[in-house]
Amino acid sequence: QEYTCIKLEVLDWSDLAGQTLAAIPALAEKKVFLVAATLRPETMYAQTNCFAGTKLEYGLFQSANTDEVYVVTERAARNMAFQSLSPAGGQLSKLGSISGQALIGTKVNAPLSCYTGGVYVLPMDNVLATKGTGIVTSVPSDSPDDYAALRDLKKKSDYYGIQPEWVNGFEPAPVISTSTYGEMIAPALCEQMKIASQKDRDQLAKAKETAYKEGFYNGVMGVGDFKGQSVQEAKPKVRELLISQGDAFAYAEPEGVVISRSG
Ligand code: ZZB
Repeated sequence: QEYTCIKLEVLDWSDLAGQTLAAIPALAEKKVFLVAATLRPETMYAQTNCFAGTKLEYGLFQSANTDEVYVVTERAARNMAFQSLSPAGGQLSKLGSISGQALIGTKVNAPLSCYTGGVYVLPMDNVLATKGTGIVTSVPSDSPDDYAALRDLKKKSDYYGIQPEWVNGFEPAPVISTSTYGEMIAPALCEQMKIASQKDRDQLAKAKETAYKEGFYNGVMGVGDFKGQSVQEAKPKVRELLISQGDAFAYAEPEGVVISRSG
């Protein structure tokens, strides 16, 4: 799989993360990014938040650009090292580690997002340790999984242990429109398929399939630098734009191949 990795710069650590990371003085001089792997760079204009897995463990890894540190799973860091994304020689340079739970509530900058003041790291049940970086950027207008999870968090912020201000005001934002589903394909599919929560895994898998196909073959950009162009046309252009701005990089992942035995 050829992903685009989006660099979400940390603006404010959560209290817990701040306490944990105070023990690593080297971080003070670095820019730290949560790095999210996506197949949909063209949707980045509508990012509302970012997801981490509360049961996952993340590392802070020095990137090839030594001013920068990436927060990803160790498995992803190893894959990155094979792709010359870490310092010389394919070695990992790990500055520390942090739990997904501690990351919740951290404020990050989401490149291109209409939420320009930053978005929050929130918990999601279904973040897989075995895919991408373990960090997922959330686009509830176009991703049924993201819509269902964000809606759960808004309904039950207490239960999920998050502060209401981390989700209030962060509504799905229009980015792509299709003639069949309008400009909010994920909410439309979740309603049509009666998806009640992020726990409806089977229905969500079907909704995701439909959203991918509809978006790719029939989608038109409604906002941003390539407004009016088809998604097929705009997708590689948005990707290049993000990469040229230093907000993203290419990241490939061999499908079904176990690279790391330790992770
Ligand atoms: C933003 C985005 C916007 C995504 C969208 C999808 C959609 P796939 O399809 O299964 O190969 N993702 C990335 N890493 C993880 C992970 N570790 N655990 C769970 N989900 C993850 O997976 C690729 C997509 O799954 C990625 O693209 C990411 O969400 C998420 F509008 O990034 B995407 C219809 C989907 N729309």
